Amino acid sequence: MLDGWVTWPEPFARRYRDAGHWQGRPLDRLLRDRAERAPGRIALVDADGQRWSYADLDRRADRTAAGLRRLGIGPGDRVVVQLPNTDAFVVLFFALLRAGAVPVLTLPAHRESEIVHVAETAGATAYAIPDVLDGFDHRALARAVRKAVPSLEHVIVAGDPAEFTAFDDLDSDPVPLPVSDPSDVAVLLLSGGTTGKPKLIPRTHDDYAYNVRASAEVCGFDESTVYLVVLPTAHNFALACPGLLGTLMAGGTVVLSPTPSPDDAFALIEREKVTATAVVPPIALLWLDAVEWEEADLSSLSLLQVGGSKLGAEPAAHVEPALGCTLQQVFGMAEGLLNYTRLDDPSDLVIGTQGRPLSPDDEIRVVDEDGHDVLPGETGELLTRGPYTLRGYYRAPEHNARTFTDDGYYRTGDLVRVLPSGHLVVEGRAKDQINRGGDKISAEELENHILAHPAVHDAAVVGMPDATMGERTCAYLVPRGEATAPAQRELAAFLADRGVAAYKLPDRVEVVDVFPRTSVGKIDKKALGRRIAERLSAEGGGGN
Ligand code: OOB
Repeated sequence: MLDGWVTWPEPFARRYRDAGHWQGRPLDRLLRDRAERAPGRIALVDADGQRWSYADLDRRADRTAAGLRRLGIGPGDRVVVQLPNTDAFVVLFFALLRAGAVPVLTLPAHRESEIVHVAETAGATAYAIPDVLDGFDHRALARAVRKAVPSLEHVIVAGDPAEFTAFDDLDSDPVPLPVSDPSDVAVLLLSGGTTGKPKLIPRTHDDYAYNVRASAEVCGFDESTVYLVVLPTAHNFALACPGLLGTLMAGGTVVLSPTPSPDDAFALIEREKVTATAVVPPIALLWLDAVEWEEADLSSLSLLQVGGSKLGAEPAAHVEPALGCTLQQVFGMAEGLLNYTRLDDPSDLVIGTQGRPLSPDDEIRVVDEDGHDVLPGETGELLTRGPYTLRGYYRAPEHNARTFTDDGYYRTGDLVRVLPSGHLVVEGRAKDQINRGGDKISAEELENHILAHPAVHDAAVVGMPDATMGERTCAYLVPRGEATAPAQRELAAFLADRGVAAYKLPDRVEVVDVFPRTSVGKIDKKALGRRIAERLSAEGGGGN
């Protein structure tokens, strides 16, 4: 068993097993099952039109697992995976599971600051990357990460490996592979983060397989499903809700789009007769515009899932008429809990809510600031526990003590209200995080980076309303002494230089002499948020 994570208390584990949620099978079996039943069916198609059957994919996963074992990667080893939407991701994901190793999933956009932290926290022994992606050389990043993280023994490169190990060279004759304990951790996902650094989320074989299976059922996935991966494969939404894994479990076909742009995605929808996909709201807005002028035939598309941040009722109402498909709102989190509007929900619920919990065993509470349950229908913070929601972050005991109640509820930091139907409406956020079109930015993490700038005395990062992204990032700065605080471009360059991912760079900088304070002396971020929102509307921009 992996150490450093928190399991469910036995009575809960028993309940989830008795209910049939946890089926005691390793996660990678979902691929083997289908390869045995329908080996010749197409499992995976990439952007270039290359196709792999279930048997091909299953065989490649076994052969790559053998190569991993040959490198010495095996049971319990953590491997940081940072691959784009390519077949290498899919093969390596299953190969790692089969070798008994634990994939630690990061986004292609992450840079040195995030990867070093994740690799260190995970105690990773290997790191898998593309060679060059969007002009960025990941091998140079890997060199820096290796210097900082001594536990990293191997760098695996999809493409030209330079001095590292080529992904293609892992391909080896099959060897006997270990059998994973289904109650053990299968994969570590990254949290959006509300405190200093991103946290790692342990997901077990049992819980993640349930997450995938129940999601596939709710979304009606079957052999005829053709699912387009538009968001990064490493994101829980595209991977498992039901996503890539749910499609394979159902025996359908996964199509990989390199980007979410209408140019790429619409062409693939037409070419492969895609039936379902998942996007964040800014992409949904882009697609709603693009259908006006793009000629592609999207008539195969029957389900568009939208989640990651709140979709406004206005664009929500446009999805069905403009794209000719069913809209499903998804309010989920890598930590576990998933809420879906159901395919047969009345349109007011589909348009006006963020769905209801996936599982009959999802327990939710809505509480006020003192932790007391609010009256039905009132807004409060959402707490949850259940058969696929974590009981603690990996190697984070102090953070866990604050983030979970004594009886195991996860404090989501989301403000919601619950309708009589059980559907949730997301009303805002109690956590110190910016949700930039689905990309999560921890204010504290960013502030700590900004405070390293020599001309900055103090920093406070807040969200500012934005019509497309929902929110963008505004950094309020107090200059140090007589120094001139950096302007937005200078600050962004400084942060990028520190290895901060591009999506976290502040969109705007505001310089002030002092911060407004709350009665207990904390920086009053609500006041700063109001201030920038007012300024934006006075300028005639933003979301108003
Ligand atoms: C998804 O997962 P994460 O881990 O990137 O972010 C989770 C957070 C939630 O706590 C909430 O603050 C926000 O993202 N969120 C939404 C939302 N979906 C997520 N806020 C409002 N409306 C929504 N529909 O973002 C994620 C994971 C699985 C499926 C879908 C999204």
